[in-house]
Amino acid sequence: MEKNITIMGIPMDLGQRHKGVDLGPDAIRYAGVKERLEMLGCKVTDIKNIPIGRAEQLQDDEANLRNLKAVAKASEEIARQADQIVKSRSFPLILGGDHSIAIGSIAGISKHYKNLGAIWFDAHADMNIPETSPSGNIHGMPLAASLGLGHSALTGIYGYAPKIKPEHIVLIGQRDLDEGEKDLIRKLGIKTYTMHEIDRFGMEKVMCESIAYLKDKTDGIHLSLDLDALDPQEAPGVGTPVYGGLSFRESRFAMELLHEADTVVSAEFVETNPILDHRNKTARKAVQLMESLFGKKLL
Ligand code: HAR
Ligand code: MN
Ligand code: MN
Ligand code: MN
Repeated sequence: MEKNITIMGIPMDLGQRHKGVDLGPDAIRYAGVKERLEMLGCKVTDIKNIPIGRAEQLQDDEANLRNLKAVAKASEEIARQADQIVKSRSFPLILGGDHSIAIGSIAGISKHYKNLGAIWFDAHADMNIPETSPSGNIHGMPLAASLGLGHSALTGIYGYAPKIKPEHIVLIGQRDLDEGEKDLIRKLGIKTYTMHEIDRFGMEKVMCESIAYLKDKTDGIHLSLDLDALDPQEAPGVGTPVYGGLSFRESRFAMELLHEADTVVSAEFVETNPILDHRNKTARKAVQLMESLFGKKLL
């Protein structure tokens, strides 16, 4: 397969409180992302890291939204860059940074699709709004913001809302949902495969159902993969680890099935934090997942 891929790094750490997640894009580069995807025959351009502003002290925390202004400003720039990559007919491969970057990436990408789908691998649902968030951390809110829920400074990024419809989303791997998120998932009827369903039915059935669910009603799927979807024994380099997660093999199998389905049009791999990691193993796993997404065969 010959695919044009554009790597964009986003050294964002304003959506949460742990230092080091801003080093995620470089950790993934050191794990050899460009070289490995080139070995698969992909044409890979790395546009390097886009600058993320600093949090403005004091006046920047608004109503349970830590660093709101700085995150909103960065999101506009992320959207603009993601938009450009899609325009250039290249596949946006976005490296985080904390998960708040999805607000901007989805804003830039969804402009190009009538019905963008999203598959969200995550221990969490990232469906909080300021009223339900236990932390005020914006990395727990990007999916809600993309649905048009929450503060207008986040929902209105790139001049339109909502970016995505509830029936075009599939959540996979959840095991730490806040009460407000559970209510919202039920209210909106969002298709969700928590770890319980993965254990019960297996990843093959989960992925086949997810792909079938989105296939006809969407015109492209955005993959948003939070490395904390994996079990922390396999991917310890994340800020909010939750035990009982996906095995590496399970996650990789999911990527292999997504490759076969050939419907993913953009992807982000987020929350890799090399400061919390052991020997860069989380970034290396992220790269192996990307290899499978782009068609690496085991034989
Ligand atoms: N649900 C919690 C909150 O909103 C924790 C969010 C954890 N963060 C992430 N995102 N890594 O998936 O604060
Ligand atoms: Mn997340
Ligand atoms: Mn998470
Ligand atoms: Mn919790």
